[in-house]
Amino acid sequence: MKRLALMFVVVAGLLALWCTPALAHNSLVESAPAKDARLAAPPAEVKLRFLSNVDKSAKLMVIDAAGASAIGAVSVDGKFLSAPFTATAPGTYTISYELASSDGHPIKGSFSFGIDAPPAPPTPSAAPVAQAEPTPTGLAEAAPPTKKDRETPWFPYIGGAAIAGLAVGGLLAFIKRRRLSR
Ligand SMILES: [Cu+2]
Repeated sequence: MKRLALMFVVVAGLLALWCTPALAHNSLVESAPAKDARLAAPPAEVKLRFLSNVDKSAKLMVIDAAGASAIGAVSVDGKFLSAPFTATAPGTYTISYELASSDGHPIKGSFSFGIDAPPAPPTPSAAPVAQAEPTPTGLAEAAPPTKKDRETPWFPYIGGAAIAGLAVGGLLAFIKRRRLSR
């Protein structure tokens, strides 16, 4: 009985650890250029910052409207995934990323930004972007989580329910044992 109780505790503990910050489910925090940004000139690089360290196998793709790559060699540095931006033409560019989390759930997403044709006259829609408050790292707000990102966090609920169930079960077993020993 005691061994069974110990097993309950171990299983509950493992479930609690699953997909919690201890085993990070990685996600995109911020990017430069930001999602839907309108730039007056090509950026020097594309840089994404993630919640936790990026695996060396992470993939980063930046393509123009025709599907041609617009970046040089991709580099991984801690929580950053970046590459020099090599294109110069105005237009819409799409950034895609794919990487593994340390909790085993792959994450991926994509978003676009645009480079305006020079000379770019200030437009009403460009003004709020220019006024955006700079974040500590100098990068702009992250793109909202992708559909996949929002779908994944059901593990903590399963874990929580399992712990609650095991706790009740353990308590009942304890009470039953006490009654029997009386
Ligand atoms: Cu996860």
